[in-house]
Amino acid sequence: MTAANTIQPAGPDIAGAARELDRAEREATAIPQFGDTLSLEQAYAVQAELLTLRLARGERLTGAKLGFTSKAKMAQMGVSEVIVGFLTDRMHVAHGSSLLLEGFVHPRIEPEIAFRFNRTVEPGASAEEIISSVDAVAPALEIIDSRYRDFSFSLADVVADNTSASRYLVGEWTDFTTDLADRAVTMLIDGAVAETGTTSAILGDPLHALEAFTRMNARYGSGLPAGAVLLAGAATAAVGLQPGSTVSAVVAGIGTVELETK
Ligand code: OOG
Repeated sequence: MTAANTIQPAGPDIAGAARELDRAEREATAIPQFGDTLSLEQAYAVQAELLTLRLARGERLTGAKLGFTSKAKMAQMGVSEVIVGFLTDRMHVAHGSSLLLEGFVHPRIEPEIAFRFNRTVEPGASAEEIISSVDAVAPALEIIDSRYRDFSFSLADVVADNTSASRYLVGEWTDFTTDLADRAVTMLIDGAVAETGTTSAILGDPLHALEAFTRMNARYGSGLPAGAVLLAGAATAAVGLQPGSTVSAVVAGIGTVELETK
């Protein structure tokens, strides 16, 4: 037997995993977890392949999102490391609009803060470069919808699944301020308080999310176009999203963002 036909242990099928997750998203059908077959690095490779599939269908990269920046989220999902995913124009929902909840697996919603970059973010950008290119901040809502059965996954699973990213809404932008800590965050569903927290739940201060993003972008990212947004991560646990509801997130002194579902 020559070296050429020696059987090598098969590595995980990165492209195959991405195709499965992509189909699960488009068909709204949950799949089993990959479990420990993927390392974290391989999971980010699956995520990059998912982005390639979406770009090939004509979607545009519009931002990035962080996950597990709050203790409430880490406790809710049983993981303990910050993760990063991508956002595209197909995932954007206009503030105040109505979203049909068909075509989702088991959507949940969470209140966040969004940052806007007024210039291109290079893959190796420093924290100073990233912070100095933020020109605005806004309240945001993120809809997460794990493609895994029972919304249950390992850290590598959720990274491969683009950190459960599904849709996002951004309220009105206001000028960037560094005074973002300790602001009350309230998520209301049909006018009743569903979750409360503060912006300090986001890594102690949402500004730290920009530093975390710097590290994640240097390690796994491919940069962002000018005008892109960064979702800093949920300030509270996520809540199941039902049709026929009005959901709003209020960030004290920053603003409100609202969604209707049908
Ligand atoms: C993963 C996404 C978590 C956040 O803000 O913490 C996240 C999940 O909980 O499914 O987006």
